Amino acid sequence: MTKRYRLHYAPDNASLVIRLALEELGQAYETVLVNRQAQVQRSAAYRALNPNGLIPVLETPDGPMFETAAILLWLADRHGALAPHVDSDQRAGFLKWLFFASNTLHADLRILFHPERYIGTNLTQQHELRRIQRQRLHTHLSNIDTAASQKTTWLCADEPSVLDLYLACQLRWMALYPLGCDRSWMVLAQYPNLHAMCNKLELRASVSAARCAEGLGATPFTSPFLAKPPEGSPT
Ligand SMILES: N[C@@H](CCC(=O)N[C@@H](CS)C(=O)NCC(=O)O)C(=O)O
Repeated sequence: MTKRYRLHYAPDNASLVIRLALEELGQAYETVLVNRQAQVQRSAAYRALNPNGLIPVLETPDGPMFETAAILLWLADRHGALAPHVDSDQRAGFLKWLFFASNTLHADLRILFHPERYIGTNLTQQHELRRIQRQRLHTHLSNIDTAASQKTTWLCADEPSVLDLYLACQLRWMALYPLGCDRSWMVLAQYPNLHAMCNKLELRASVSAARCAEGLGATPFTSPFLAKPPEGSPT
């Protein structure tokens, strides 16, 4: 590895969150495209990095890391930015919502995207599960938006946190996927603090870099279009 970090990514996948964090931190990194159409994430070589066969993996001087939130927290702590310091009185609030974003919001999003993995092939049951997931996601976003009204340093503040980056990407994915399904429920303006956060993020150099690298279009969070990446494909 010639750079300190190597990001295994696919365009517009969860690796996008890590790219944004690396860009915000000004860290040099190499990228390795994971060919999703060839299902490279399930190969033995990739599973040696992440036995769960999921993107992203970030190779670090301390070894390969997987799980988006774990990588985000590790990067923020290692570089002393994008999150409240471990001694800060802001840390408790930040951690609870970061874990919520990972183990509930993102997990519920995965069920919306892949209901067959959770309930099998019956289309009526998949439809019902998706309906429930949309309701759950709306409740989660409303609660996060309310939390953001409390004006912390780490949620929708003037300077972004790793949590903001993670939430903005998840908002993007909810607006775009799954293809061919009802996505009219996802109206960003229903969550005014999150909406304002997305507007602010779109002005940042980190987002411009990610837009170019992954073909995300001009307004990747407030009015997203399907990615047209220079290489690779999102699914
Ligand atoms: N819990 C994982 C979820 C990552 C995830 O959902 N990755 C997706 C891409 S966005 C993936 O690798 N999908 C490939 C597959 O399911 O085979 C994390 O936070 O990193």
